Amino acid sequence: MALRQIKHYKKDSILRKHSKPVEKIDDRIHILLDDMAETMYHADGIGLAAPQVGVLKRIIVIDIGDGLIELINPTIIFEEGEQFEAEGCLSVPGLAGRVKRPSHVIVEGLDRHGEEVEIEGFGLLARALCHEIDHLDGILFIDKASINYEEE
Ligand code: GNR
Ligand code: NI
Repeated sequence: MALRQIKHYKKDSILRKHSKPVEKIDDRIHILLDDMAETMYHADGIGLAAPQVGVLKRIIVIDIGDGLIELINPTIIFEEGEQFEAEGCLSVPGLAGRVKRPSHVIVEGLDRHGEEVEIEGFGLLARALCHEIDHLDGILFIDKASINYEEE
């Protein structure tokens, strides 16, 4: 496993690009998943999307404290409710802002074996899923936050 460098939104326009679906889950994808998890834990994040480490593939990892979730080609297939809570981003260090998100989502995707999985998230997990999937379309929380303020 290896740490990968997290891109900064002002220094790297890759964060504004659309990521491509993964067509074949091979060893390189497994290495990328391992590296993304290691990089996320090392940075104390609760999620990470592949474009944040410079790879334009539709892959996300999340751990809100309940264990690692790995998702390839994730799509939101159900959402309901509303929440308006603070978010930060490892690619936008020093800023936080409140973002409106659904309070409940169901996301469909593939696990590392290519099996279809559904992840249901409420609260923070719903927020993290939406935040990471936005990264795959070049969207940052600061685009949606009504007020951005500096973290202490
Ligand atoms: O570490 C992170 N915290 C966080 C808090 C609230 C909502 C979303 C997040 S994701 C963020 C890590 C990150 O930048 N992922 O892309
Ligand atoms: Ni982020």
